[in-house]
Amino acid sequence: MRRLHEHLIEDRRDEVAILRIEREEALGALSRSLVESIGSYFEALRDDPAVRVLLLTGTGKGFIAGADIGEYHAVSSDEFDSYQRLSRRVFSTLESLPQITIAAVNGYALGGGFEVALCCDLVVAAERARFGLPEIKLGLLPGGGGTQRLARAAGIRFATEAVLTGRFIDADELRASGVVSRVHPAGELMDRAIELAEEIAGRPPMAVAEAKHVLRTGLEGGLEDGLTIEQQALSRLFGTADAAEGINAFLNKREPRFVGR
Ligand code: CO8
Repeated sequence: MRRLHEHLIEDRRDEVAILRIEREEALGALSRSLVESIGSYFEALRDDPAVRVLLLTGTGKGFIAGADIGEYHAVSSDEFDSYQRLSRRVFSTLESLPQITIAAVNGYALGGGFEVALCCDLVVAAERARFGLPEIKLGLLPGGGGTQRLARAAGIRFATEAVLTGRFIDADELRASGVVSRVHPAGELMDRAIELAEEIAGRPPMAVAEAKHVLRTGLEGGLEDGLTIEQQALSRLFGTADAAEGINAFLNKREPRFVGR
């Protein structure tokens, strides 16, 4: 276990890294120094081939209850602009990590907390988790990508209602809208999330990376563009040692041993 900040720890289980925000007394609210530490961690992780899956989680009933409102209520507009630039950079780094990223949402994921989850490849949640973009209630609007990423993940109508009302949304509703993929009792969340992470970490690395690339970039253009990206990725995989191993193991009724080439 490694402490990266007063409120941030990393744990590793083989190829799975677990990044936990430990600020239960403020429901995981993000101070600027915490965002900076999270950002430095993502920058380092980007070049760390030992980690294949990143699990992000919080503590108690707080995943991340958004920006630390106490810290930011009195900042100057220059400081606010600099915070916006910082959070955009950190969120984009998370979104573009080569590893598979899973948000294990244990409790409140509000404002910037929901936006962090929306940057991840997968979101799994505790039954008690509550998501929302409540910035409108502060006279603001989501500035960490919430309007854009929620509209892309759940559709423009769903996002419009969430942004304009700022209401809390429970895990089952977000599963129905496709943002959350699995919902578990709070006491089981981390075990189930780690199982999922380990399952993905056990899949052939190049196929996982190509699948992430296709799923992420394929939707940016039209269907024909996406189909081309998919076929090109499959062609790259077809000649790999891992594809030969996977097919050979299936035909010989044995477990495959993937080498990442
Ligand atoms: N920032 C700082 N402290 C927080 C935050 C937060 N975002 N959220 C909760 N806390 C603190 C509370 O102040 C409280 O502290 P204390 O015990 O010292 O009073 C502690 O966490 C526990 O919270 P509650 O007592 O309120 O717990 P409840 O179970 O009654 O309520 C809620 C939980 C509903 C989650 C409630 O705490 C809440 O509404 N929190 C605010 C959530 C929010 O609005 N988040 C969005 C923030 S805005 C954002 O992320 C975009 C950036 C905007 C920049 C802001 C510039 C002004």
